[in-house]
Amino acid sequence: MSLLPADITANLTAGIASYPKPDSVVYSYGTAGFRMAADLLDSVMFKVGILAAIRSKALGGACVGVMVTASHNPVPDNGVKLVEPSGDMLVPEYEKIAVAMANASTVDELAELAAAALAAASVAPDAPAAVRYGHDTRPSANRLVAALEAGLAVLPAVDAIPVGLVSTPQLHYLVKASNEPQFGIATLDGYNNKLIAAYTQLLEAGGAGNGEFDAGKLFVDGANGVGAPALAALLAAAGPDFALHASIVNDGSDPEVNILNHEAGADYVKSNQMPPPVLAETADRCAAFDGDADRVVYFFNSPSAGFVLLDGDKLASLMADYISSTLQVLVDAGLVAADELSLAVIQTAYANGASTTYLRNELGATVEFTKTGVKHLHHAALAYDIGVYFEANGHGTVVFSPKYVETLARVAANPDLATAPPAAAAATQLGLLPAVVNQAVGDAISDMLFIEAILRIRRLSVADWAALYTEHPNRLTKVAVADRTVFTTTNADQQLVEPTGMQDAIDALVAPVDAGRAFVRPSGTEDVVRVYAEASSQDAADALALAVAKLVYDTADGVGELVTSF
Ligand code: G16
Repeated sequence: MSLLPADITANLTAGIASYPKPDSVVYSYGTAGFRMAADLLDSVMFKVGILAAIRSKALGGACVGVMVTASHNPVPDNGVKLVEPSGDMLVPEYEKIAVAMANASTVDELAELAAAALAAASVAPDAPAAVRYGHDTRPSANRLVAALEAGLAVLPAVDAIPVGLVSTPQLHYLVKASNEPQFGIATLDGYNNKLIAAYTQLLEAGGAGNGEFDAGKLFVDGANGVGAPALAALLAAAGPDFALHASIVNDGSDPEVNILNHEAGADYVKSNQMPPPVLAETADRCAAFDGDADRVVYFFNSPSAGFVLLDGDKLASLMADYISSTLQVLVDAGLVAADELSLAVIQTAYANGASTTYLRNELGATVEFTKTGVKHLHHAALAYDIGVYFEANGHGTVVFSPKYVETLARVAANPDLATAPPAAAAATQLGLLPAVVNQAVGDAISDMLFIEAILRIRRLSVADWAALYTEHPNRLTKVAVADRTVFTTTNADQQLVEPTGMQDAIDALVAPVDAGRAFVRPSGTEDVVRVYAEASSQDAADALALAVAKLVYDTADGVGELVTSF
């Protein structure tokens, strides 16, 4: 007996019939939502449509977002990320409801869960709701969006707004802007114009607006995903005088050849520590996005050092360095107290130890660690006035507190600035940062523009940037096992709790290795266990990673081929 009105129950009945849950699958909410083979996701999308509507109703009709994407995963996969009205990821209490709904097989189960969620929020089924939804370039997108739309149509009074092909950060931006008009205009033009204007003004304030500094050529690897058309549209909107000339490769223009995330993009570059084949020869500065353009890493091929990667740790370090030294100008001028604005960098266990040492010892920054997943880093960063957060894989952004904005507004209004040009320039630059950086979520385009601006303002080459610190040699690899859910971790993913005894075995492998560090955690986006190792030489890091991978493979029923060399 359904607890919902008959018309809604009829919609649920039709939806369950069209989008039945496959019997054999148990759905779980991973690092960034539901993600798996696209063929298994139709029923999940239908239910996510219902859930997104409930979440919006529970929040008084504030707009929420749904992004159909599997980001860095291969083409046959797909997934879904849910966005809160503030642009954040879905709150944990709704992750639990999402999992329960995804695993419901019958109309009664689903109706009960929907009714309970509405009751918990004290909201009627016909309360108003608004949901913006978009998708990346995957061939399964249209089918899964249709299932999502069926779910969005289950409850009455849902304003379902399709935004089509967008990057994940664009969807986050559109959602946040539609709830907070002061954040920006909630259109893709609004997104482009905001970034173009903020970047241009930042260059001018930083004394780099006249194109005097030749930043050299920039290639952008679009991972054959949505980031390529998104960046092309921004550059077209900016016009020929824009102080950024980028050549986009791996742009997905020929789907037969340009396969999403295949030998392309940030995950390929970071995981394999090599350039995509199409950029193997260039000595120019290169940036690589992932499939939904919410991560970016840089790299270049040095004539002397070979392939040089500038990953999320290097992005965080350059951003933190630039912000803290610009802020110091205001402190030195007596316009901001030394301890007035707190700054921290949030990292995960994948952060290279050399970056943490640099941030703590050279910059004097507070460094905090969280579990993997931008949702964890984002929330930790919000505790500071300036929260720089990056995963080594290139996911991240900077968030600024209301106090930061008020402080910069106060400084900007100070008449003494008129006679202190360096302080005036510093204040203008810092005041622009909340617009340059997409504070809703990590955004490959916005992060790239910020980095490009810093390089120009500081007159830095990519090699200068790389020299901020020297990474400890490291290796990231993955192992497929029969059941990755038997792996549980603690201490921000740095230690295994289960399988029992495996952490002791890892410790024994690490102990004899000079400057050795290694950890193991189950991926929340792929059916693998990830292995990370660091040591004082690349050979030692590789050997440690192989030994830990073998341990995982042997003791946890490895599947397929075990990696035996890099
Ligand atoms: C998602 C998350 C990231 C995480 C990555 C890999 O990124 O948003 O925070 O680092 O998955 O996670 P895992 O190691 O659990 O597979 P994306 O770009 O794939 O959406």
